[in-house]
Amino acid sequence: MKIAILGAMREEIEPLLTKIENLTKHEYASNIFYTGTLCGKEIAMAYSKIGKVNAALTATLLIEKFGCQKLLFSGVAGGINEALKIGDLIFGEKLVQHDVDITAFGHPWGFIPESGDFVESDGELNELAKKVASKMGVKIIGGTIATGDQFIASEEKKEWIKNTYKADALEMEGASVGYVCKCLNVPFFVLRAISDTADMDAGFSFEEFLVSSAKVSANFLENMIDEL
Ligand code: 4EZ
Repeated sequence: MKIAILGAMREEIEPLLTKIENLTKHEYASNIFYTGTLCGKEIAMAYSKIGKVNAALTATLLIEKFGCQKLLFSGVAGGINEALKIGDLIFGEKLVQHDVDITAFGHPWGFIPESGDFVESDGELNELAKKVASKMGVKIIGGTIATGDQFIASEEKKEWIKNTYKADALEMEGASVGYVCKCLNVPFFVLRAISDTADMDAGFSFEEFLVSSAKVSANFLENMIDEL
């Protein structure tokens, strides 16, 4: 079984990229895909570049072109839930596109006709995450992740996303990846370590903690892959 490992930015996959054995590079669709083995398992890996469209395209290719049968996302996020501090881990149990708006027609925020709103991740992978967390002695929470094509750096926008979607964290790829996986019947897992709290200091905090939080997420994912 081939496993897809996806991040949005180079920093998010770099810690795992250096650990791939029998590494092969594939250039396709204006991006680079890496194949090889990690923890003795066959994997295909890429960073999509930021945003929902890039992430959906890359997830689709990892599944349809590279034949991946499970998909694991690793990266950083802005924290909404007060319990989440910088470097803390969250996995998305439910993910939603917070910037979808056809409320003019009476539809709820985030809803797309014949497509829905929240997408649920794979229960078995989420259970494995809890098991691995207790084995490692680290804290992880399962929660709702809100995804949109905006870097959120305002208390007001963050509060709106919190109230509208009961979200615990926000980022720019998870829900689009989840939606692709749901449509293609591929179990998926979205892991994020907090880099900022999406408030007015978010830009600075993100720059300061991107690398360290990305490492926390990647290291946890490696421990999960070892158990797959
Ligand atoms: C998007 N990612 C941020 C990419 C920022 C700058 C060149 C995660 C993320 C995030 N997304 C961390 N904090 C965030 C925030 N406050 N709002 C949106 O997935 C690229």
